[in-house]
Amino acid sequence: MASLHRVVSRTLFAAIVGVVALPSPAGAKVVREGPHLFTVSDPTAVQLLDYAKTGRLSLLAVGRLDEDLHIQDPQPDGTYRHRRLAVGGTSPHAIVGADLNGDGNMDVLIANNETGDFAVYMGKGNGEFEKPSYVHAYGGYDPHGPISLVACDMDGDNIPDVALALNMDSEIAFFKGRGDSTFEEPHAIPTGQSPHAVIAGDFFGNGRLDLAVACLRTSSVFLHENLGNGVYGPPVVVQTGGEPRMITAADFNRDGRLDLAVTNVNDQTVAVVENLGGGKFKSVVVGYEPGPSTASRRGTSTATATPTSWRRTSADINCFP
Ligand SMILES: [Ca+2]
Ligand SMILES: [Ca+2]
Ligand SMILES: [Ca+2]
Repeated sequence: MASLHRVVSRTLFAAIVGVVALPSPAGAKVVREGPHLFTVSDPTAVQLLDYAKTGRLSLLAVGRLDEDLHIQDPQPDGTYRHRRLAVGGTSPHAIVGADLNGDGNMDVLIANNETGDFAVYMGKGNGEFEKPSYVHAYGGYDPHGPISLVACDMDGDNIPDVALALNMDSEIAFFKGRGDSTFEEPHAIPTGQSPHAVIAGDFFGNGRLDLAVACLRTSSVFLHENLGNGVYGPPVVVQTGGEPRMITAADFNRDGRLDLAVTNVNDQTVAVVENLGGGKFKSVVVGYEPGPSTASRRGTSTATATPTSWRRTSADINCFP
């Protein structure tokens, strides 16, 4: 497990640097003119997407108390252009990209926690978007609490679907995609209390995209096996630590099985969930390394690896097709 811990630390640290130090097209220097700071009110999510098809990643960010989607677009001269788009909802908490209608242009979805919906921005492929539309959880404005979402084809028809974590309902709402900007009426996948983050990946080795959900009030990750046709089985529950908020997945130990890492914000720890195969998982809490020592060892950045920065890093990755 020691080697697994080192690999996880290295992976998360690299992702932190990727967000803080924006990429340079020339490749000679990671950061040319500083960190390109901009202000988001109570930031809740960041995402790196090449939504404009420039071959370079833009940084998209939203904040709980902010009314705008903030976008940093890379320019040919290595600088970044900041712009804003109105979110149109309240308390945005998550951003994902997917090509919902198969036109080759990336579309962007944002979960709005207090308005109980997610916004759909259909991409034009030139850096512009159509006017957003809004998809409500269960068709109403009740505070179901959308807080995290994943957009990819989960039922096998090659059309992206959406799984939306509802932290007030202890449910995942599954929206079958129609291949345009709309979805069929959702059905509920019961999960643990107060789900805070959901990702998709083949965690059960079935060739389908299962769901892993970090559930805040159960101190656990709930893993739901994809049984096909948008149906998910009862969860396998893995204890992780106090208040798991964000989750990411990769095959950390290179055994061919997709593992998980979860931030336990209340404990200020990271739990590594090793996938043992056959629907069995083992969780080990690895703690976090204080920022200055981590940064100085790598010799590449003065960024500090606080529990908050771990949380933001984990928010970057939502889908593992
Ligand atoms: Ca599209
Ligand atoms: Ca589908
Ligand atoms: Ca593995």
